Amino acid sequence: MEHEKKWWHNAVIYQVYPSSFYDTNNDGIGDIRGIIEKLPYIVSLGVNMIWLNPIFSSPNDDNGYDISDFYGIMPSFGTMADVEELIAKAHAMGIKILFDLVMNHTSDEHPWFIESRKSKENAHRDFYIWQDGKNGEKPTNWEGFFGGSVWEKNAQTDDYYLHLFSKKMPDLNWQSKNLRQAIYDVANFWAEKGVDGLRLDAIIHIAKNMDFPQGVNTTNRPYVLADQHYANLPQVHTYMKEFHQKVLAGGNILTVGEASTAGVKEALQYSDPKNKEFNMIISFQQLSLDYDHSITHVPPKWTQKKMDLVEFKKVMQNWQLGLYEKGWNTLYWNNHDMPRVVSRFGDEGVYHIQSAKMLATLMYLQWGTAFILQGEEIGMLNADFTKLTDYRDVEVFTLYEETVTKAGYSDTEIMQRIKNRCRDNARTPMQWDATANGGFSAGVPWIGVNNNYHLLNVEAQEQNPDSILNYYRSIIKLKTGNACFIYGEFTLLLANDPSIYAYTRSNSTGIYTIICNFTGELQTTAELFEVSIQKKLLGNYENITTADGKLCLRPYEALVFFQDFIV
Ligand code: TEU
Ligand code: CA
Repeated sequence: MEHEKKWWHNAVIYQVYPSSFYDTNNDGIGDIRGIIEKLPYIVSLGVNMIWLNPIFSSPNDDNGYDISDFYGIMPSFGTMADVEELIAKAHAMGIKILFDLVMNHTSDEHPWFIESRKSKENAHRDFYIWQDGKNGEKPTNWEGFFGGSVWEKNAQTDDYYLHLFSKKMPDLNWQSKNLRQAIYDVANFWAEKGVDGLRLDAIIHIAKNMDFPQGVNTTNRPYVLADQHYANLPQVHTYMKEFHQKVLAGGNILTVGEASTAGVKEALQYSDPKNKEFNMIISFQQLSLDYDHSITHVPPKWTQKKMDLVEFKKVMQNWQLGLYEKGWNTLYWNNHDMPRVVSRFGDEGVYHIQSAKMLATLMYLQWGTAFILQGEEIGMLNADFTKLTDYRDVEVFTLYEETVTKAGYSDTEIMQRIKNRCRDNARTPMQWDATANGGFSAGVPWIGVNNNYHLLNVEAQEQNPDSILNYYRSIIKLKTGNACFIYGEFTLLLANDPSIYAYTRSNSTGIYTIICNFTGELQTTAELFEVSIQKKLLGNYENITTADGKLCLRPYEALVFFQDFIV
């Protein structure tokens, strides 16, 4: 079956984290004018769309994911006129724009919530989720995604509101028709402004089990993640179908649902064009395999073990085959919610360059739309922070409070977890050059720049043809310019090899073979690849090495071969 062609099938999306991209007025915060100034750089990467994390008015409890005005621009980012100029200039350069809309919750400083909390009779009361306490306790033992309870007491009405994220982010009540309409109005407003796509934040959580049952707690934490009561409930599909109808009917807007815990089955339901829900979703399943579930005094995302490559391949293959020609797939290693990929799965030391290139080759030549986080294209690493006050993420402080302050776990242990796993790792400023603050800002950056900027920066890599940056350009070019990489079939090779990730992409015209050494050691392939009849297109080392007639892979080596069917 031939997939109906859509413009976003060959989109490569570059994620800009506005506050950390480029600061033009030296207040230490990246801004919209900074993105406008850097458009030529973005174009030079070969990407064709940018995703901007939220730029709306917000008290910034969660870096803009706590919106206080959906129609206003965060003053530190700029003005509506700046945003209009960005959209127009990006379009003129062939770059589309994806906005990040948060429809699961607002800021507690949003006028809707200020009203809602005033009294039980308030006209906006049902825009949020209210419950009475049970026997003097919180309504349920549900744990929020930032740790701690999801319930917060409201003194004015002597009951509780639900917040899956921070307590300054009350959840919206999608059962309210008026609320839903208010949200559709927001989405339509931005679609009419010329935005080409919307990422719908935390969208799988918009429906909750309104019977509010207790979660089964097998951890040694007081509250428990009870996803089955607030993720991927059937009503999410109902609401999204309505969203599609009220916002997208007749439009050509791309919708990307953030669906962290969706499996292939849910993803198919969300992204099958027949269902008219989303065009694609972003799941975290593929990137949760290095969680250590035997540790339960912290939520899973703060734990870490070595990822089993065989298991990873199995999961990736499920997604590749499960959605193929039915739904659509997304590919990414990084976003603003995860540690940096080279620090996580590659090598920060001698093989920094090789491993960064290998990871790009492995991921983005598979089937699906690629999402690349700013700085990934130069191989940026995790933050080099040492003290709690270096961090900015609300989630870090909740973790510290719940574990060290309240439960008495060791400061050293928790600080190490924060260092390895926290989201600020992905949020340090973009490293443009070797001048002060990596050229990000002449002021005091809102979050520290990684000190490795002296060597690791865009300018240095522009000058080096073998840099990570120039390699990313080659991968993006290969990806976007080629029907086989966009629509070709995916076949996993060497499924049980614990060290090598290999696959082919093929269509009627030819076959590409991608072979990646995921380790820092030499590896020989279990099978002989007939490299002699293939053409090497790309790699992160010179030449090819063989041993005993077998292809031999150097540490983190990546190879792309092509065999033409038409001779
Ligand atoms: O993240 C949402 C998110 O990570 C949860 O949906 C996820 O379900 C949870 O961690 C369980 O695994 C988005 C944004 O990307 C993030 O930056 C925001 O902090 C969050 O929503 C709240 O808006
Ligand atoms: Ca600024």
